Amino acid sequence: MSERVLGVTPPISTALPTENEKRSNDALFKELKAQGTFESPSETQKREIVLKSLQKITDQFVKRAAQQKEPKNTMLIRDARGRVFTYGSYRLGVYGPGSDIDTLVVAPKYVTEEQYFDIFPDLLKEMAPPGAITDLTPVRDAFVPIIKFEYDGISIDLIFCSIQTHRQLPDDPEWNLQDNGLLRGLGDKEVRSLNGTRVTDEILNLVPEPATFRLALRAIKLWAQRKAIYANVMGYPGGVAWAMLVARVCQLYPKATSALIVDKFFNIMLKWPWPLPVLLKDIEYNSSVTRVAVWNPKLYASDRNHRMPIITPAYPSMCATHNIGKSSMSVIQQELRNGASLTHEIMVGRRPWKDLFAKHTFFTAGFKYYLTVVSSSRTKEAQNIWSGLVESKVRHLVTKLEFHPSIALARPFNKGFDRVHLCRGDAQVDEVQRGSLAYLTKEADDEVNGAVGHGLKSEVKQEVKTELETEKKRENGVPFVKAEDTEIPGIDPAKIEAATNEMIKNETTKMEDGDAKVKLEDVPAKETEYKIYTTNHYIGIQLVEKAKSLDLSREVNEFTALLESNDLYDAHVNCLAIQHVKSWELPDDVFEPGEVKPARPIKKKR
Ligand code: 3AT
Ligand code: MN
Ligand code: MN
Repeated sequence: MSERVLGVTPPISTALPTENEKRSNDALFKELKAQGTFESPSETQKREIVLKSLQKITDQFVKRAAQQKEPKNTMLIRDARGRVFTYGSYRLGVYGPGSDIDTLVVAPKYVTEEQYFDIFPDLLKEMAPPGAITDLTPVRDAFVPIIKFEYDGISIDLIFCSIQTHRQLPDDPEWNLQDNGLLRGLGDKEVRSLNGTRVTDEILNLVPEPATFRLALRAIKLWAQRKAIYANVMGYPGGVAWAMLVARVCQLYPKATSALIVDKFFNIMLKWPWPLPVLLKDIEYNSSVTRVAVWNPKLYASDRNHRMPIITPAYPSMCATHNIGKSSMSVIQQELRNGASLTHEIMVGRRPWKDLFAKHTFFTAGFKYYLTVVSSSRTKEAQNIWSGLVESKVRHLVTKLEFHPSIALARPFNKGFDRVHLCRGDAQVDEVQRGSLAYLTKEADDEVNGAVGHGLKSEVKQEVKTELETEKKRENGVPFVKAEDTEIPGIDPAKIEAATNEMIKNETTKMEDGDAKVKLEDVPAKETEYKIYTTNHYIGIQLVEKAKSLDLSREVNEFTALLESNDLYDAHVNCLAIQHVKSWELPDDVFEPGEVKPARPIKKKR
């Protein structure tokens, strides 16, 4: 039997599984079930029904668009159809009970994005069962324009692309988006929309045994989440990057069980000679269907700065991990080391798989000092946008901290904590904006979800993030010319210093003016109640051994200046503060039941 060889090198081993490995694999499957990573068959069936319905609605949408375009062309209208594709965890087959369905609507060339936003939302409400569609939120101006909604309680992310090479889409269920030619005539935005599906499809095509890959990826995703090293925006690998790493290991051990893949994953990734990129196939440089830049460290200085490059397989290939910095890389390496020694013991039956999925100790035993970035706003909607912007920049603060001579490691936690506060009067508002938790309100609990990352609200937030991600990517994507030209373009410290001083001066005068007004004009008889929405991001700080003092004012000022100079910042609504927190001062809600807050050390008497 001839075997398809997948990957840029031959496999390491094509050995069949041993009895022990099979037993270990059964145990892994049982543990992943016990951990609740699978949903019930009836829930999965519901997803399929929803997708069928979306396909019907999509066909109808394209017909209406055709009618608008050429009302008399009965042939065009008769054969008009669209196609629904999926990407993300649903397409990969690693979704859990709370996962959304990431969905792409593909339409023929004459259908416009404007029609998508004008027609699709109404059609959804018209054609879906009454009451099935809730929380409908079209986001037109996002980096990737998107319509978000819940269909029968399932979150749907719906994006759109019309294909310039087709006046009619083929009526062939096997038709897919693999052909590079489909990108012809598309701009950056459309290429990004198509590539979600093209990348996931390619990953699945490039693994020898999809079912083995899926189970192993479920294990790695759960492990990475439990260790708080899963989040693209915070400088860790995201879902697509973890998927590509697991896929690469599957290529190297084409006959292995998922359990052995997990074991090999830790060993191989621990020893990987970064910055050698992880590739699932050779990068295509010759295609000329788009002008979108392909990852190329020989050509682009910015691409040479990637510490752990993991490259997407579909043309135009990109680095999925350009966000990983010095500290997050060392945290990932440490977790890989721990994982490698654990799986070694698990594979020989000395320990259970459960131990691999133990929760991180970021707050319980991770650090003595933390910095917290507090973003706040006066309304929930404003806070969604503002905290999304702040979150997308936290890793820039982390980079600055990494340069500080007294700091050995700056580790950002992978999620933010959302809170609502009820304040009486401006003094309390001020305290909360600076990080006080004295006026927390339970009443508004359903308005926030603790750690960011669930619900429609944070999804909309993500769109803002995404936008900023590529802004950054674009400014980095300057082709390099000479060897001495390799400096990262961008921040001139002197300019930032000047800008900060200017800002502080302005802020101070503004504040003085404002205060004076309030005092003179309308001192309220009873102090007004304000709701303040905050999001905290925590950064664990490890000092170097002989650290003397820790003056972070420069780093903090630069970071604040960076954010407050953004167009989205509104001084009347938004606020940003950065606070030191000792481990024993951490708020209760960062701990789960059963976790113990670190105790305050007893002062030694001299
Ligand atoms: P879930 O099971 O849904 O939690 P997932 O991997 O499907 O896991 P998402 O639905 O958040 O995760 O994302 C699906 C894909 O959408 C992954 C990526 O190609 C794209 N994507 C999502 N968020 C971002 C982002 N902030 N920046 C760039 N791409 C993103
Ligand atoms: Mn998803
Ligand atoms: Mn999604």
